[in-house]
Amino acid sequence: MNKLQDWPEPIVRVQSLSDSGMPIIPERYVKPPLERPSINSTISSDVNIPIVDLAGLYGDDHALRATILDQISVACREWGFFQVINHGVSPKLMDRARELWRQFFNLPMEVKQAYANTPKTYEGYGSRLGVKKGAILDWSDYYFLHYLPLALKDYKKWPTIPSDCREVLDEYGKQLVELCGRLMKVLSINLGLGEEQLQNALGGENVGVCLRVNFYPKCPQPDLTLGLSSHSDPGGMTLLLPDNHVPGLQVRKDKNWITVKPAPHAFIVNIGDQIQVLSNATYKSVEHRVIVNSSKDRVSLAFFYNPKSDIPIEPMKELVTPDRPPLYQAMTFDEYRLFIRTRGPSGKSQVESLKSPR
Ligand SMILES: O=C(O)CCC(=O)C(=O)O
Repeated sequence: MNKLQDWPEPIVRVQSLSDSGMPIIPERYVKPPLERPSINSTISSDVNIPIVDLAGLYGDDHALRATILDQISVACREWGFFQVINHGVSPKLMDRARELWRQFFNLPMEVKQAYANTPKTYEGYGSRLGVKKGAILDWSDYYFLHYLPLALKDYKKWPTIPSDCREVLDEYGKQLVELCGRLMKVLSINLGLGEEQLQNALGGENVGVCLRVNFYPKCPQPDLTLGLSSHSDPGGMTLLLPDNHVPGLQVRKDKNWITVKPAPHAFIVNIGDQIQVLSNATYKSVEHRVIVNSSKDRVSLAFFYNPKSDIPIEPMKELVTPDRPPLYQAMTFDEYRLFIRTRGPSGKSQVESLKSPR
């Protein structure tokens, strides 16, 4: 039996709970004490993830280019996260993309319900990740859609309101795929590989690309819950367009949670589990989570750049040496993502489970 046929319980929209004005959140959203946001959270610290200015990446200044490559290399090894500015994507397009999703989530519930998703493909309007009956849920709704492969791109599953939705989302996808391609080259060179090698290991032109737009409604008891539980991204690499007014993303650094302070018109880049595997753990996919607050809704756009879904992903042979044997067993992304689609976000437990037996 396919266990991803349907949700195990009736779906409740978190936005409806928030709009109802209830002073206490339902038990289902209350996290165990050790997972609550106050634990090891460094909200007001000055520490931030690295910010890399890509402006000089294609100029004639070789020293500047080397510096940028080096900054990205350090960020991938030490943080698994960094922000990029002057990345080539139109700031106006970024603003419009975020704004149109705000408009979508503010539409009447019956309009949004027409796009309600199921766990079979997750495409459309959703309110939970994972199908475990009785699971503690996150304080967020979302919208999920596919860009690539083209065989999965289905405009019928994209919203039609606001009216410029399709046009803006198509252009957004095009510009972000180009940026991901440029970053893949940088990562590949930094790993000591040929410029195209990492992209080829992900399936060349046949990568998978999808978007999850997260909507975190305001929450009457933000200290008890999370907008998104701790997880590492299962795919290759993620470009996150965060809310421009409301912070919320926290990245794990050692034992602490650092609250990311987004730079204007930056994308937050993070390494996913598949690049951790391909790089034989030279690069780490790092756990992150989202906190909510009692006064403002928050929107973020997570753009996932993933491997072709049916090819085995394993440590690249150039990155395996007698001193550093392959750390992970091969698995296709189709098999891999079933885990998060079934169990929901759960730290780094899945990539850990791929570790080769010793
Ligand atoms: O909303 C955010 O800032 C992060 C979202 C995220 O981690 C995800 O969608 O996987």
